[in-house]
Amino acid sequence: MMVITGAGISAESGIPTFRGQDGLWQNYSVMDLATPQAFAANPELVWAFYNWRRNLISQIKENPAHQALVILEESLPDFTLVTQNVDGLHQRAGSKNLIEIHGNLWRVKCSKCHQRYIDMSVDMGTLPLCKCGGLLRPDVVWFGENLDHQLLQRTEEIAQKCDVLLVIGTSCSVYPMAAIPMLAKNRGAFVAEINIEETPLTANIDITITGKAGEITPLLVK
Ligand code: BJW
Ligand code: ZN
Repeated sequence: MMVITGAGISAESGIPTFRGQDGLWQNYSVMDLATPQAFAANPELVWAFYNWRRNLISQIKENPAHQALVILEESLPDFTLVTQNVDGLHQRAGSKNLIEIHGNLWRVKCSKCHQRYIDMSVDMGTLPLCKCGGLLRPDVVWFGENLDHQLLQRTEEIAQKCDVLLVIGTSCSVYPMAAIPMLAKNRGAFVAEINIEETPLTANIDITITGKAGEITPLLVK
């Protein structure tokens, strides 16, 4: 079994989604902040945005949908969870076989020497610097950047061999992840989604369960 999650699974924990009505931060579109160009032009602004999100995430908890996926993993012999979220909530809930395909905002990496560090601070004050003097940035995948090649390859392989794929709380609009569910479908997997709205997937998969992830996922797992 494979599960793919997006921002919708963390919405009920209190984290705004990207393309919803709340997908704005101080009048900036999140889509304009999550780019290497934005960071190059104004690293203070982009760090302020990520510090705000770190602060928010440090104060909230994983919800019944995250918890239900841990129970599902424990009850199946072969289970992989691929999340597009960078909030770390699946890890906090206890998911083990987990691929964080767009990175994790509690890690930073050097924009010069690429060294990675864990950093749990919620406000870095000044711009954080690497030992080499380079500017540290969040270790997440921004628009126009390549996903980790090995993680993407593993994700594609699992999609091609899984029997069941459950897609939870993603608009399925950001590539290459948006293409993964149809990869599974075309290889014969049963593909289901849980979402409060229709997505580009809805017409092309086996079943859509319309509703909130935090309500539907625990029922489904039960
Ligand atoms: C609920 C709910 C509840 C709410 N219960 N459900 C043209 C065609 C094809 C591709 C491209 C193109 N132009 C550019 C591209 C490439 C680009 C792309 O796909 N753009 C599209 C917008 C078209 N992709 C990339 O750049 C990727 N890299 C790449 O392709 O490299 C090669 C390349 C380079 C250059 C050019 C072309 C190719 C990288 C993508 C990285 C995405 N990064 C982000 C930010 C991460 C860091 C951070 O978080 O700060 O990842 S963007 C953002 O979107 C984030 C998310 O993981 C990702 C997906 O969003 P998600 O999770 O689906 O959230 P929403 O808000 O969209 O949807 C929420 C859903 O939940 C909705 O459906 C709600 O209904 C639902 N929901 N509440 C259940 N309670
Ligand atoms: Zn460095």
